[in-house]
Amino acid sequence: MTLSAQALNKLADVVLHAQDHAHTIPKVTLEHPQMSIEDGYAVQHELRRRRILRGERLIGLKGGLTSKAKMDQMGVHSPSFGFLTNIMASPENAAITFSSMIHPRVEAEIAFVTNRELGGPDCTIDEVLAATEYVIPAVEVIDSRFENFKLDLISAIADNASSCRYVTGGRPRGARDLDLRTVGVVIEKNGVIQALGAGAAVLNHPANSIVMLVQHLAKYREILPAGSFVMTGGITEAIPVKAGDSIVARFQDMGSVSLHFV
Ligand code: OOG
Ligand code: MG
Repeated sequence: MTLSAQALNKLADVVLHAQDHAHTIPKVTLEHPQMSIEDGYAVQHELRRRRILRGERLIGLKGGLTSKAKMDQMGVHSPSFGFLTNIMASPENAAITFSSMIHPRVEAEIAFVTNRELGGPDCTIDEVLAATEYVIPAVEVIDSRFENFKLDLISAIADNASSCRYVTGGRPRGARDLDLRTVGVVIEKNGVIQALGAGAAVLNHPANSIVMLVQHLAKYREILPAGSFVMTGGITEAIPVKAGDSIVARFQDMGSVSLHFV
């Protein structure tokens, strides 16, 4: 850790204000160029603590920057992790208020819901699959609080990996009843295809995102509790949206997720 307690608190103030009021801020590493990844997570953990203290419920966690398309789009080449609360959830077919966001983008992701605790540095894909109640299609709406959506890994971590909203839909399926590597995904905006891909784009298998998440948690002596909702990361690059846009993400053999921006 390089940040003093005072600097950490100040950063949490600034980032939380930007998240709550949808305004941009400079990258946190501009003011604190010495910040480490650990410092980034310290800010994120403080945000999580404050949001829970004010009444939000933790629903789960997410892996981000887990596909080459996402990494190339952001110019950041290692995964990041973030937390998800109840106020970020919107129902299938939701109308999302564009003015509550800065410059949102949507991502098609395979989400997992677990039924057993996962922990430790040696977690495997098989353990993740055995601990999965079901997998379900999801669309994440990300919204970096940094100017022009330009970020670095540490700043993005301090901004809770750009988390903003998420929508699940389609059909829950058993994790072993599908080949999650070859599940195809098509993202449409206003009826026009924007991007396509398959599950293997995420670390060769979306469950690997959860393996990495559990390893990350182990560093903080945390576990992934049973009943967690986990988004494994955008399969394709994220698609920018504006007011009036309709999004449909179609997942092979899993159904589709729709949302629109008003
Ligand atoms: C970081 C969050 C990435 C994903 O699915 O890759 C993310 C960002 O690109 O702003 O949620
Ligand atoms: Mg995402």
